[in-house]
Amino acid sequence: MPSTPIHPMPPFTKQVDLASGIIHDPHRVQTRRLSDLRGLFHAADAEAALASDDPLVYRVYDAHDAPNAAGQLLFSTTVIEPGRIGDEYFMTKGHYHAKEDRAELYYGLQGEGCLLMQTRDGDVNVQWMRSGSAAYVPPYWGHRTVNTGTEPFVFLAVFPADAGYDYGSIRERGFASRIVAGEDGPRIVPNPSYRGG
Ligand code: M6P
Ligand code: ZN
Repeated sequence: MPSTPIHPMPPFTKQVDLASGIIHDPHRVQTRRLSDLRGLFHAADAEAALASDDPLVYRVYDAHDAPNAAGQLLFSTTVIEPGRIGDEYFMTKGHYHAKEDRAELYYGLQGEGCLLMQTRDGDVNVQWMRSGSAAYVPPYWGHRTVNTGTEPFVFLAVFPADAGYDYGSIRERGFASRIVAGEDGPRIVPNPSYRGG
């Protein structure tokens, strides 16, 4: 009889509400308000927005907790509210994976937006997403999602349990590009405060 070398987590099923993105009986729900996202948006615009209220920007529903072991998967839904700070659309913090050779798959459920990706060498790639879009984040690409629509942008993400998060690189250097509202819709523009690498 072959043995089962991976952690003995039993099979399970979670119900994902396609419209709202809510995962029933989640392991964890993370709420990101503007005050949790200091440094993400242009400072003066963010301060002005914070002076009036502290809007919800996005929530992440983590389906389950898996052992941090190669071979296991995690999955979550993210619900980004519609909105802007100045001309910049509401977006996630963004991260590289701590184990940088780990990939990820995003699947659009509701609304519209994009997956903004970059390598440490300065390559930028934008994948536009809507309901039914399956967008692939290859190993080594930093990734952030942006709601460019007028409804909540909802998507499912599946990724290796041992991928981990490197938020520090993004916090310190930013993304090379920003997604901003133009007269004819979203535009990809250089980020003047990007610090490279
Ligand atoms: C997706 C996945 C999660 C991530 C979430 C929000 O659901 O990539 O792992 O936590 O988006 O992104 P961030 O962690 O960058 O705020
Ligand atoms: Zn990721």
